[in-house]
Amino acid sequence: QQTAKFLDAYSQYHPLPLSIQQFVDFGKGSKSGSQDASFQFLRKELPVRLANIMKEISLLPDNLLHMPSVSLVMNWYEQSFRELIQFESQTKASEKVLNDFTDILVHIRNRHSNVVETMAQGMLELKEAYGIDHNTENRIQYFLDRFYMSRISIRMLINQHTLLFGSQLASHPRHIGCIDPNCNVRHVVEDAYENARFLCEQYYLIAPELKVECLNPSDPSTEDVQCVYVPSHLYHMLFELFKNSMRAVVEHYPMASELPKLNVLICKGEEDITIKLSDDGGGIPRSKLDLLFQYMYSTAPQPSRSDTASAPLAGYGYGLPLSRLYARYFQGDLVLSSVEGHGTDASIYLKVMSDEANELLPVYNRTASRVYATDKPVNDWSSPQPWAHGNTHSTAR
Ligand code: W6P
Repeated sequence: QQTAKFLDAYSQYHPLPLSIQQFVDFGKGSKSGSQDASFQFLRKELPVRLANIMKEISLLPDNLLHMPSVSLVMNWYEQSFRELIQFESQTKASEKVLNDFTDILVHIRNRHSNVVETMAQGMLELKEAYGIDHNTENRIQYFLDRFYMSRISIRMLINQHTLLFGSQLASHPRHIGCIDPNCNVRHVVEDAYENARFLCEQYYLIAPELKVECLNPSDPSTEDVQCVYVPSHLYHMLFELFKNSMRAVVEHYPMASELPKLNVLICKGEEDITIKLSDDGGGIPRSKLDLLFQYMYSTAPQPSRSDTASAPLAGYGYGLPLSRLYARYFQGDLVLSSVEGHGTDASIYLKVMSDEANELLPVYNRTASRVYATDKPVNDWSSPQPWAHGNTHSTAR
């Protein structure tokens, strides 16, 4: 088939990671001629990123590939890939071509808006049809991290192009696409807190207060911490962490009329901006920490589907693993550290330097395919009765 040939060809190329600085520089010069430059870049880069991850989807175990939701997602990718490679021959872009391209990007973004839920559904289908052993679970974890990261990156490219050159009105005059060159971290923290508090009070009739401390040791003139970042990504991570912390605190102090505060420390160092959220929610055992980031754990039979609607803070959906991907996408991280019996610290790390904040992208290559091809990943650490303990210990990748 024709598409398969193009897929093979485009999957040979490595994606080109961009830094936040490059996104900003590009967007700042977004006057004459740059729409064409962006078009020229994307008409190759988008099919490359799609092809790289589609090759990886096709390596999934057969029984997973045949789950209705998974093949639905695969069809969306194939359709979008076909639409994009139609622009392959358009080296000289007329205004009409540029407009068509932007329209198609918007169309593609809409087509893929439910990919996360649909993939999750596919995992449930697999679980119900065959059950899932630890090996499959590890491979699925490896795949979904790469798959969702690829999706984050593709949407970032599409959003930048459509915001800079499309007809939608600019979200904010000072923003460059979806990037805020002066993103005030405290404001995003307070915004995420307020919205999580609303949900928390709605469900529990009470919510912990917030105390924020901001430090900017290398610039004594201000305690404000600003960065060049995608505020919606930061909001997404913080909102998720706040929901988890609030739930932990409220449930750790049932019947309390006063709750211990949540504390947020924001600090800008030389290399990292750290945002640490501390709760006194009783913590969690170290052996359970990894589980919070596992897709298949969150896919575990939910208390009941209808419960989730009435319990907006019930949490542990895909929220934490996806939040960590957002952090890692621009070379940051999201780390939990718990004192069992007391509380939990959740830290978000962001790069201070926007030229160091490079996209972290999955690359389709032999290493990736080996993970899918191996039936039994080698485990080179002693592990008595590996069948006896839960899915805490992931095998070597
Ligand atoms: C908890 C569990 C958790 C997950 C993520 C963030 C904060 C917290 N606190 O007890």
